[in-house]
Amino acid sequence: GMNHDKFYSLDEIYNWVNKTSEEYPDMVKVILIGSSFEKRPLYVLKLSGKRPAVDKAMWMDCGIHAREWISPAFCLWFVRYVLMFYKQYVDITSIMDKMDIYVLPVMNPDGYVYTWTTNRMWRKNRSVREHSPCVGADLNRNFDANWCSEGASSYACSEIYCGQHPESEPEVEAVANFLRSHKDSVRLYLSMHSYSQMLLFPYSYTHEQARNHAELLALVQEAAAKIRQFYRNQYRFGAGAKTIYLAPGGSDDWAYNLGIKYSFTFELQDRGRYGFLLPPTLIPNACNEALLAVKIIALRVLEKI
Ligand code: 0X9
Ligand code: ZN
Repeated sequence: GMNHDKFYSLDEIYNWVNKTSEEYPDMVKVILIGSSFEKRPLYVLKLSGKRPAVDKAMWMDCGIHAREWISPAFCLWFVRYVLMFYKQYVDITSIMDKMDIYVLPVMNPDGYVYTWTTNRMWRKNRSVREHSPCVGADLNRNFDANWCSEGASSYACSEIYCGQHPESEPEVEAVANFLRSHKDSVRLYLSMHSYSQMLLFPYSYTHEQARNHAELLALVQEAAAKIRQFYRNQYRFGAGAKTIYLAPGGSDDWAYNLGIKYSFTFELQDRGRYGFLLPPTLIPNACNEALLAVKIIALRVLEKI
């Protein structure tokens, strides 16, 4: 079986994707949605329950930022949970009986590899441009949502470099194209990051409130309360701009404006003790509490749509 008390290299993750689709051929399809700047494949797992086709889905991406290793670990944890406990636990069964789940385990594979080989604290992707000494754009500043305004940088050497234009980065273009072509079915968008323990929703590019702000707030409030109740751990929650900082060009705001009215960014463990260098022994706890939040939000969204 799979050892979840360690972080997986990109090769191990790709092997796991393969093995998982072979082990569960009736529930898992692997979709190649594009490739990274350095031409690594971007694989999405499509998880479907054993029932007639449905017209609803949720999306989850992990690993937008290279150094946030708990994020891809969560995507793997989540997929494994879905596949192991479908038809066993009512929560995941009722989710999977009503919607498909798309999971992109590593949106920034080039950056992820770079954090394993060269610089553990790398954040951006690994794109290079002519006449620029600096490598990489921040994929979470490259979406077409008030692109490159306050909270992003047009300076290529910045950690929050927005890229040359919206969707200039192939990883962002691939995700945006996929979501555009599935926007009628995808009702819930989730993007997993770390660290700081927050449950965020639009907007991050403006201090204005989203149209269904109250509804989104109620969802993350309930999810945070559940985490506190069951894991004695504290998550802050709210609109991104007010809760963390103003940051344009993010995937959550873009997905929201595309029409996915339930759009969230999770910041997983911890709150700074280890930061990005979360010890592997904390993977199960970090993933279990996030899983609880994902399940409650998905179930509540299903009641609404
Ligand atoms: O700044 C970010 O991209 C995210 N925080 S992180 O420390 N993981 O880099 C927060 C993203 C919140 N959403 C948007 N800015 N749209
Ligand atoms: Zn991040």
